[in-house]
Amino acid sequence: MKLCVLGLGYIGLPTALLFAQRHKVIGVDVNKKIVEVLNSGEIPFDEPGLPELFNKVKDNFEAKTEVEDADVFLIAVPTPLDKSLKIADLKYVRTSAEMIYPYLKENNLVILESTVPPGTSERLVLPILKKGGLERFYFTHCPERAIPGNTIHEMINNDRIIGGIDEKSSEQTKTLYQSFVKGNLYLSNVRTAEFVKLMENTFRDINIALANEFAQMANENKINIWQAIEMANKHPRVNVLKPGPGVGGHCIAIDPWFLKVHSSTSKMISLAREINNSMPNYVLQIVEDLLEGISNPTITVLGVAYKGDVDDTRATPALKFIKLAENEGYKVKVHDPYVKEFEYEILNLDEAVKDSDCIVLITDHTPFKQINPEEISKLVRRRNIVDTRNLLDHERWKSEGFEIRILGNYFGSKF
Ligand code: SAJ
Repeated sequence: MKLCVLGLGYIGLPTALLFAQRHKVIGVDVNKKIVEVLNSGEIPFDEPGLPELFNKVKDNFEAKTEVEDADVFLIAVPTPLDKSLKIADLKYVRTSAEMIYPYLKENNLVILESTVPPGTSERLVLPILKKGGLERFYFTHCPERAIPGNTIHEMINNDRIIGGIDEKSSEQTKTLYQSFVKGNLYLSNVRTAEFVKLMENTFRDINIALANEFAQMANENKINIWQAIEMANKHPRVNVLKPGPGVGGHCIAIDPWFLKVHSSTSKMISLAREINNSMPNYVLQIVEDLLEGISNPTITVLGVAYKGDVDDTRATPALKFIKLAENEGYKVKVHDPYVKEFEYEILNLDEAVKDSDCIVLITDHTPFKQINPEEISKLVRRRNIVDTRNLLDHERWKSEGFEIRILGNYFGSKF
């Protein structure tokens, strides 16, 4: 089989390379730089295992900027949120369908992997694909569930849902994905598949918002939320997620809006989004309590990636926190061992903490656990640290004279 994969990003490229193990794959991206980087044998972003996979399948893969004839066309382009209107920006999906239809032949299969509002395949994509007059082709929506930082493993092992416009479309797609998916492949219809994908991320966003509310209520009740969550999760059917400084990434912060856009009844979705989006403000309040009365305060932000051990800063809560802090007159310095490009200069650890009045750990990068508080205490102006991810060894930092704050902000001992 020959596949044409449109969109060579965090999802499209690993998917294209996994298919290239058994099929010929043309990767298509409108970004010439990505095409050049790939054709020079490099990978344009960090993802564990991707360089090794690329080297293994190089002979079956070629990157181009234009679509060409194929048996299967797979759309894995971004579907960002139009932030001002809170609706899906489907321009890349629309463009991809426009690029495909002139090449569509009888019995071709088109797969849409991009996350879209329910009904998008039938109302937007299929009519464009039929503009060439062809009616006899197969179409499915097959959403991905691969978490950045562990994408390849999850693409191979996670179960997937395949939503076809008809039985044959679903069956054909199932056969195709069986070339690398070891997880179960569940068949359904297009709109159910679109809806299920959004349910998954909405479920997560609402449960993160609940954890964040628990943290704020724990403070009011003088309870250490992290101990309380650990205890609550001993229940066989309870899984309280982790409070944090906010929800970032290109999915969880966005997908709930795709679900809500067609609903006049939903209330929890926007409330959860509001709670999660208010967490940077909550973190800043904790900092302000610590630094009250200090003139020209400087704070250090540890981590700007949207979550631990990735270099991705899309929709990162760190950016809102930094801008809020600057608006309150704080000088902000930033350190992140993974992120290479960011709106603010990324300093090395010593420069970032030098003369700082308060360190704020925003991202749960594993290397932050190894930071030595003894060395840090010699560089800072004041020994304050807000650990929003409950990542650090608090006793060790306390023994170096640091005032520690956590989300929920109440320490309290177990007994
Ligand atoms: N977060 C918390 N508390 C938690 C869990 C996460 O504050 O308990 C924060 C993280 O720090 C991060 C954000 O939420 O800022 C999102 O992180 P994530 O790990 O939940 O999500 P993503 O965006 O990396 O990946 C999600 C996954 N979806 C689910 O777990 C339901 C992944 O399986 C999806 O494939 C991916 O979205 C996607 O592409 O849709």
